[in-house]
Amino acid sequence: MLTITDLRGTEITAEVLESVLPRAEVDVTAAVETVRPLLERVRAEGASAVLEIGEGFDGVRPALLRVAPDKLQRALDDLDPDVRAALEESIRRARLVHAAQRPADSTVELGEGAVVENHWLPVGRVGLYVPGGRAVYPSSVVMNVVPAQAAGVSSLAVTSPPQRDHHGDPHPVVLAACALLGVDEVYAAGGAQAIAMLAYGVEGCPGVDIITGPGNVYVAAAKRAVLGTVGIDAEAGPSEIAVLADDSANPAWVAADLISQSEHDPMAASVLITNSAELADQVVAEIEAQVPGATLEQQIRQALTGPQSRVLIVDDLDTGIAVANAYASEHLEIHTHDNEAVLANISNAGAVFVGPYSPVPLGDYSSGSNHVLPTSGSARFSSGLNTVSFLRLQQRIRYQETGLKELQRGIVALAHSEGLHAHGDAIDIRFD
Ligand code: HSO
Ligand code: ZN
Repeated sequence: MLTITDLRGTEITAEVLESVLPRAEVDVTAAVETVRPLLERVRAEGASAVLEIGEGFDGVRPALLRVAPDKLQRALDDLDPDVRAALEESIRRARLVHAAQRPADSTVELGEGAVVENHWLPVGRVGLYVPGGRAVYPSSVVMNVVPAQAAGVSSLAVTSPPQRDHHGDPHPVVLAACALLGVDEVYAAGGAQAIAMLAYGVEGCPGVDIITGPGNVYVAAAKRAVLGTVGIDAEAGPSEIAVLADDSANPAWVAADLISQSEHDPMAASVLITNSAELADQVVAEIEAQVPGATLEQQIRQALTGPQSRVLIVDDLDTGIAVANAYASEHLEIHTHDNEAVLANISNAGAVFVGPYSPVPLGDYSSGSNHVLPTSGSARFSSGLNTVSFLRLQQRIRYQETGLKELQRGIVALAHSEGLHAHGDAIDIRFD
């Protein structure tokens, strides 16, 4: 079900790559117009509009917009002990990795009486959207909350759609994950109206500074529409895994890894890049053997047969590296004779999984790294969610008389050259 394209002997240009590996597109622009009236309504009417709009979409109206804290604790008490222990270990590891991402403040002395400090500050308040539809992922609650907490964000609100099966509360696993993470401010709201609630604030829920978290096209559209009022994380496209492998790879393992991400979305991309035609055939055969009977078989088949999923046979590993860099996938696995040599040349990938014992699902749940990663080629210019996503750099300028005096002539010359004489005067007045 995964098509092989033999690119041996072909010069691989950007156009060639685009035609053999088209990226799935989701039209968020059109949805922005659809959600705008909802956002305006919440801005004008507040909490009652959040509840009413939600009732229309979700078919259930929670008793209260904010989930009572004892419900979080109850959800945690009811959580399967194995899941609880695994989440605790994932949180522990993620906290260690994200704490290490916190940049150090620095002080730069540029001369006598001339100091600039780089000071990192957390944003004040963060809102995290957790989807409640097809995919309820407590792991994503961890991946969004941990970096915000590591950054030192003191106020954190989680919002997730009310579930009809749970009396209008968000999914209990989401509530339990919040309790484990020490988040006690949780709202039963979903869709564009929840984004409006976070962005503009409503009675009982003050507006936030940054909104993160995945969602459907309307949630993405609402986030795009409120950008500027608040900061947002990158828009997440369908999941992508690329595997760069030579004949040393284990075909069954590579197949399992490609299948794993295809289970997220019918538009998910699973790509094998290899210089071994034999491995290509073996992986395709393994996929044929492993997919039948999978829990999400239909979705997996759709994703693997889609034009965005492919096996590419290339002339050599260097070409494979070039293809991987040009494609810039969300996840890149390396399975080769010399993984370190390959890794040294990988410049574009949201996260790199090195060697046969670092499969993507490890990173999805428990490695300590973050699973919110740049999709759709945006790894060329952006990073996955991390501690710095929730920090701002504040520069502190501390010059004394001597330091300013030394620069007086130069600044005045620059100011005059720009026709901005008042700028120069503000320097001169101190020394007249
Ligand atoms: N692989 C997904 C994240 C995830 N996987 C959540 C399992 N649960 C990001 O592309
Ligand atoms: Zn995943």
